[in-house]
Amino acid sequence: MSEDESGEEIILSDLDDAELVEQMFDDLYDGMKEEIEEGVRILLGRGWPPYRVLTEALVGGMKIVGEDFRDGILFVPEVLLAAGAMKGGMAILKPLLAETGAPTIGKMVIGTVKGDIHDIGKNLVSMMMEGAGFEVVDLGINNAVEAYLEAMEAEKPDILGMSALLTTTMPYMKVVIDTLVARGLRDDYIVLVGGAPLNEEFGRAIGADAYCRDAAVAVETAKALIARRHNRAAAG
Ligand code: B1M
Repeated sequence: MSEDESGEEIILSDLDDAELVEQMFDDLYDGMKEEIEEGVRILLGRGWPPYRVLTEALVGGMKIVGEDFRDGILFVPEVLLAAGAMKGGMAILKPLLAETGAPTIGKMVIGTVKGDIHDIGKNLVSMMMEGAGFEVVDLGINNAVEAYLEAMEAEKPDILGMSALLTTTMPYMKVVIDTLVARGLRDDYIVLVGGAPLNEEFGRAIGADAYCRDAAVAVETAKALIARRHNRAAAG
């Protein structure tokens, strides 16, 4: 149940469009899945195209969550709740978006590297990337180079994302990138890496395009590098 500042119940359907979107930002921030689902249904019922609901109500709200997460105002449990609420809304929109063929910004294959079973951070990155309009193929944990290569061959993503949380597993990212280089495939993909023990210097040293400190940075970096790629392609 959405509430205003004085604790009074808010009837979502009584709000006009702008007020409802503002309220959905608050509800997403608070991880209120049912309210987000209701808000999505109301906007669709008022004739909003699914892509507009996704970008203006859900992605807009998730952007605020991502910024506050990056700035240390929100923490992992809250972000997981917000991401869960967002997923609830997205589940309603997904089939409709597929019907209307809404453009995705790009596609990413992501997985935690071989020997590593940490997946909370990777899952957050996947959710935030999906929330920002990317198609994400999540390979899960403990991925050997063959698993990444197979998925890239099958999925033809724009971006390869790798996650590692252990100092013993992070060097495996270089194994994957070196294999791409050896097969002449490196320039076909934007390679983003992340995980708590990494840093920018490590990202550069192993030949990644960028190290992403957190999920919000991953989204910002992915968008910037995709745009740069398109501009380069357009310039011939
Ligand atoms: Co593990 N663990 N753990 N652990 N664990 C750490 C990483 C550790 C630092 C704890 C410690 O000792 N202080 C330590 C590593 C030490 C080191 O290598 N120097 C450690 C260890 C040692 C281990 C085991 C070896 C313990 C043991 O068995 N003796 C073992 C390893 C198992 C294995 O992988 N083979 C192990 C196991 C586990 C659990 C299973 C219990 C559990 C994982 C549960 C799960 O993931 N489903 C776990 C957890 C929870 C942690 C800590 C406490 C938290 C990690 C986490 O989820 N953080 C962790 C301590 C810590 O990091 N402070 C620790 C929250 C998450 C949101 O942040 O993953 O950094 P993070 O992701 C961020 C960014 O890094 C970035 O964006 C995310 C969101 O903002 N990011 C990316 C991450 N991946 C990205 C990919 C991208 C872009 C950005 O691609 C584009």
